[in-house]
Amino acid sequence: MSFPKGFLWGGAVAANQCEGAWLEDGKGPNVSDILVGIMSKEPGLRWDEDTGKYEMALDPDKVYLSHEGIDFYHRYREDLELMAGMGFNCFRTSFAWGRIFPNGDEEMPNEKGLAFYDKLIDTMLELGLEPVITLSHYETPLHLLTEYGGWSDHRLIGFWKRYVTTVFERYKGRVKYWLTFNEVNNLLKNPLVAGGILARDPADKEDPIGSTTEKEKWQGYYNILVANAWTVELCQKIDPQAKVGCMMTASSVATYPYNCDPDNVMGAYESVRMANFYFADPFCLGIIPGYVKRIWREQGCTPVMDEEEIRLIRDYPVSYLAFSYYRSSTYEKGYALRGDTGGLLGKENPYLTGCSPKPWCWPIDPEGLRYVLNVYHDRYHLPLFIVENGIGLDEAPDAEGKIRDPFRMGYVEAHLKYVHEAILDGVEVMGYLYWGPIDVVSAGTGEMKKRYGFVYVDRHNDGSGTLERKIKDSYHRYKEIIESNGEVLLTQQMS
Ligand code: BGP
Repeated sequence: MSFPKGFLWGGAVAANQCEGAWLEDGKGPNVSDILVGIMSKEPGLRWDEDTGKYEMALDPDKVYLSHEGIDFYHRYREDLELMAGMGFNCFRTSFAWGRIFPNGDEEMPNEKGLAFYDKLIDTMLELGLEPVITLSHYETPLHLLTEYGGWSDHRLIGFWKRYVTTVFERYKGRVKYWLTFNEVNNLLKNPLVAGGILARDPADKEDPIGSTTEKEKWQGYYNILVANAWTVELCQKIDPQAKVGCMMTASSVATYPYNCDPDNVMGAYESVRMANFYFADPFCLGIIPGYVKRIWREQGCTPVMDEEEIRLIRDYPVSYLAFSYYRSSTYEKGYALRGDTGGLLGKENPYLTGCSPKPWCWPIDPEGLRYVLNVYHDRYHLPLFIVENGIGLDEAPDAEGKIRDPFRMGYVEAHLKYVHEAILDGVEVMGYLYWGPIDVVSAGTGEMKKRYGFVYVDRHNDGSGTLERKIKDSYHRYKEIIESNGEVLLTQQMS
């Protein structure tokens, strides 16, 4: 009664939310750098009539906390030591593509960017942390968007291949687990950040996101499928011991019909397909599904495709499926589903009793994680890796300087118990990585106030703070769970 031997325990962050140093050592800006939170509809872009392109134009009245992040770029050793202190055997972060290829389309990489990741990977290995590296976590270089329109341009595939070839060769034998595009199945909802797509000929110059056409989105979708397949192919050639996985936001898989009205049952299923499987199917099964082709036919937005590339997609599926899970949703016809970084949100589920505190109010559904694991297992028969799960709370040290967060541990423990149930169901689960084991800048809202960490960072929404790190109570409990390979949870459950 414990978790499998070799289970990967740890946590996950992303370069754009923690590194800071946004233009240091030659790094070019990423798409996340021009937004205060990826849910923002106001990217720091201005249309230039002369060039007929967008250019970066940050809003001087906004605080872009991600530009300094938590200064992980300079404090990575201290932070990784804190992670190792919890017993982590694994740590997920991303490479900022723009640190290695500042504009994205250069012939040669930026040596200083690579030198940083050399130190980072070596430190992880020295501390016993297996690196899990996301190649693109909402981090498409801005130049690729303004100059090419991003992933809707086929040339991006070539730039991507150069980038992944560079890092596969450099980190051969040192990085075993790669992930391609973070939560890329948000592409239809968030083409700019999740899809890395910018309108070329915007109907409304002030609204580049809303102006992205269906054709651009689906062309971007197709090009990303090809790039993903190339990644698997290149990895097999350059470092056959390493594995490439895809990364999905899987909260949307747990979209339950609100009741047994067949319209709600079918509607829920269709919404899961169009929020999730439309990417996971080609990534894991190598096929472009019929329900996607139907949309192309009916909406006249079939992308330009190539037979060789279709074969590549078929022949190079991923080796494992990694995903984030935060919450579940319901589907009722006529009730519009909203979406944010936590997944979809429909009508309130009366059977769920908890949610995260205001203003975020993300419903809590630990059993949904068992459901997602089983659905994926039954559909793809691939190893599954939970690479994000966690809860954001507004916290500050109390009078004694302590940060007491039993609510967080309740959340983690409840989810882990259902992970274990899924393992008993026969699902192959590679590991569990808690999202944001150290406070980072929120992806969705760009704030510091929404804290996920087992480690507190003294930085605030207005940009003030000493950046000092402080251990929260949950740090000790997560450590206990890891040290016992989950046994402490399960024995307590039984007694
Ligand atoms: C996921 C992202 C992460 C992360 C998390 C929590 O969608 O992959 O980058 O931040 O959501 O979201 P938020 O930071 O908005 O609370």
